Amino acid sequence: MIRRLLGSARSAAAMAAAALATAMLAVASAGDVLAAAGQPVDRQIGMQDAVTPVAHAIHSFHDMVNGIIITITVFVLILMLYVMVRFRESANPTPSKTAHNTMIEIAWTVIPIMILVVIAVPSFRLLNLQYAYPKPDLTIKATGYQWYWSHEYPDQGGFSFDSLMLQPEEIAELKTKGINAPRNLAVDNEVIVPVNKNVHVLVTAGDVLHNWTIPSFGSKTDAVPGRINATWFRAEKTGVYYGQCSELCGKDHAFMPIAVRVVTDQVFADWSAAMKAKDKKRAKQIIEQVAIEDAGKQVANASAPAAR
Ligand SMILES: [Cu+2]
Repeated sequence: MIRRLLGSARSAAAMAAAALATAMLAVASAGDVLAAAGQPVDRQIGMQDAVTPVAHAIHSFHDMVNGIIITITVFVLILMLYVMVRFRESANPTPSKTAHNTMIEIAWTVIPIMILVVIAVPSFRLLNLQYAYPKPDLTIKATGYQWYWSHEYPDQGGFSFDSLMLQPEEIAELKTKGINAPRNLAVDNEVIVPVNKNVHVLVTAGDVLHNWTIPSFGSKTDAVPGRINATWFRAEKTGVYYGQCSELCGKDHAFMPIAVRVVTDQVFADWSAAMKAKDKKRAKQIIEQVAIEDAGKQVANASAPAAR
């Protein structure tokens, strides 16, 4: 009887392990399919893909701290279960009167200090990287307004443009051209930057507080009227990366997204030349062409089997 019970418990455990493995595989393959996503995706559980040195550092710091948190939680859980069973009243009728144990008290003071030091070192290193501001190849000034962003390129002749969220009919129109434009994230005029170049973003606001954010870049900076904050990124992959205003700024706070398209040096040179010449039509054509190519690549990635 006991043997049969043990047997069924063992097979239940094996089934649970198999189910867990399947779930983990499904998550891993979804991650493969959605690689290069600069936007949230259905059933996403992790963070958006990291494409800058700062974002990579944020992800590895997050993973490390998460590991420490899980280890401590499991350790405390096991300790509590052990104490509850081992020292229950029926098994331990005369309780111990011990009030002090020097060794244990030193251990539970010193070990947490050491854990905090282990967390502090990479934490300060990451903070330093975020504020390192390596020599810029390009500077952009982003100004938040109720409720859109304006972007200026001071070292490219000073041209500027507003970025407004696309409406459903504009998204539908782009779709007919073969361009992917996610709802509530796509904008009419994307910020264009070259790949593998240091970009400084000077961030300010014209009315109330806003916040310029691109999760895939690890960039998040408050936009404060009358003051200039800064962030920097060096995007390692071409593609389009989305973010949203991240400081409550009024009724359309949810509808002032930021879209940054990372392109090759050649495309950036062509685009900025067209913008400098005030030829907005040509500039738009150049970017639409890139967007169509990017959409094609995404489709190819999504339909390809997750083989490595
Ligand atoms: Cu805002």
